Amino acid sequence: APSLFDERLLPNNISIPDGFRLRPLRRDDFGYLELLKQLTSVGFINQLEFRKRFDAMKRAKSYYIVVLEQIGSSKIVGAATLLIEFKYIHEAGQRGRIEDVVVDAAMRGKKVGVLLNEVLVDMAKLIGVYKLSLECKTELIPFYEKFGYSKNLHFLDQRF
Ligand code: 16G
Repeated sequence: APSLFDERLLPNNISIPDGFRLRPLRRDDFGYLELLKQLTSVGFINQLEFRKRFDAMKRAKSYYIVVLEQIGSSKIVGAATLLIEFKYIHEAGQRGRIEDVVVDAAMRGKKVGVLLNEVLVDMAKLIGVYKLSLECKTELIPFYEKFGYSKNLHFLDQRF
């Protein structure tokens, strides 16, 4: 099945625990949705819709969804997204956003979140973003600060 992005973009200087593989999301990774349900509401998405959304993300060339696969079970136990936003400011610069960081409940406390964040920060630097940002719960601020972020602007949203 096709990958969302070229896997050669993944950094090779970050060590992955034995029995696990880091790779881009693939078009047949329907099980990714089960993991996302541990982050927030996913609702009902069938396989056709999953593939359509995958194709749209791939065409956009701005979505880097990285997954950690448990090799024996082929299960996705962690995932995180780097999204690249095109700007005119900063000399037609690029802004990076970290989204949908999720680690399977059975895999928490094993530094999977650390691994995913290190990988995406490296990729963002390689791609050449002028800034990288994310939104998180208050209690996760100290966790994210370890990767170089500082609490700066306020984040506002409205829901529909
Ligand atoms: C968190 C996520 C964000 C995700 C949102 C979903 C990180 C760093 N942040 O803020 O990416 O989209 O949760 O929650 O993973 P929502 O369903 O309330 O929007």
